[in-house]
Amino acid sequence: MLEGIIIKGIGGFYYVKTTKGIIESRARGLFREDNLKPLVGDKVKIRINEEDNSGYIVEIHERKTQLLRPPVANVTNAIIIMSVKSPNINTWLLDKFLLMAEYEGLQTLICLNKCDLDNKKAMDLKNIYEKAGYDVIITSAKSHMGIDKLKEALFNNITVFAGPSGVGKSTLLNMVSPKFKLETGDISSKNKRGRHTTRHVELLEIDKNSFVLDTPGFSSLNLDFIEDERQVRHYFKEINKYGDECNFLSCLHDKEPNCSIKDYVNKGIISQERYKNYLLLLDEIRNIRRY
Ligand SMILES: Nc1nc2c(ncn2[C@@H]2O[C@H](COP(=O)(O)OP(=O)(O)O)[C@@H](O)[C@H]2O)c(=O)[nH]1
Ligand SMILES: [Mg+2]
Ligand SMILES: [Zn+2]
Repeated sequence: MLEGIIIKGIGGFYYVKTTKGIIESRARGLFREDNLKPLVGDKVKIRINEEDNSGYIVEIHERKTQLLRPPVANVTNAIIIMSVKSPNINTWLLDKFLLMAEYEGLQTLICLNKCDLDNKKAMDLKNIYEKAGYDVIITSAKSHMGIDKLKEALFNNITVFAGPSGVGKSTLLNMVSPKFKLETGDISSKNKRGRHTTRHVELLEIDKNSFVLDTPGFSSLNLDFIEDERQVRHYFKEINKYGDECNFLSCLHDKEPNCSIKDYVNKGIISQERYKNYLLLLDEIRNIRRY
């Protein structure tokens, strides 16, 4: 028996990274009474077939977390990459990513890349999001800024690297580990080469205990996993923090009177833009629920 971690799954085969290398493995359809299927990120026990050195998954260890999109187990860390410019920062998408990471209970880091193109913008955004309670780093793949901090954040974690296309995700990962050799480039040249095929989910190994998942760029994010608009306020760090000072425990910080959140927005303690996105998210979830 060997212990390992599934780093890739294609067509019924699971590629399990072990101390004896990567073992191509099969698995029975479902595991245990809870109908589990093996997922990338799963820590597993495999039995080796000595004849052809193939593996057979006999046990899936209990998962720390399980993401739906992308379907990966044991992710502990989310790094959300946005470029300050080219493409311009999209705080609406950023706030949705942050909400999703809070919902999944992940440790989260915001990475503001391409600061070489607009350092002031990067600093302003860093202030806003740090004030809200998030960790923020500023990077530039071009001037090699912040790369050490990025490496530190990846250490001892399974990390999802999320963000829209073109912000520099693959470029940054190649700097973290040149052996990755991920394809980079501007969006138009990618399209010319016809990169529309869906990629499979694969964990990239940084070291024995550190893996990263370079997700394909998201330009939108579906929030249908949120069941109720009342959940949203708990997934905005600063709104969750100050929300219990409101007159009503049930306060959605929308149109209610004596709302502490609105006071904090007026005093500039909570950012106007974050609050605006919060209200828009409430609307979006109300609309989803209507259908
Ligand atoms: N000026 C500048 N350009 C960058 C930086 N990081 C990446 N790029 C460029 O942005 C483009 C998109 O990068 P890529 O890594 O493919 O983005 P991805 O789609 O998020 O993986 C490439 O042309 C990179 O050379 C940076 O920090 N500064
Ligand atoms: Mg990329
Ligand atoms: Zn309120």
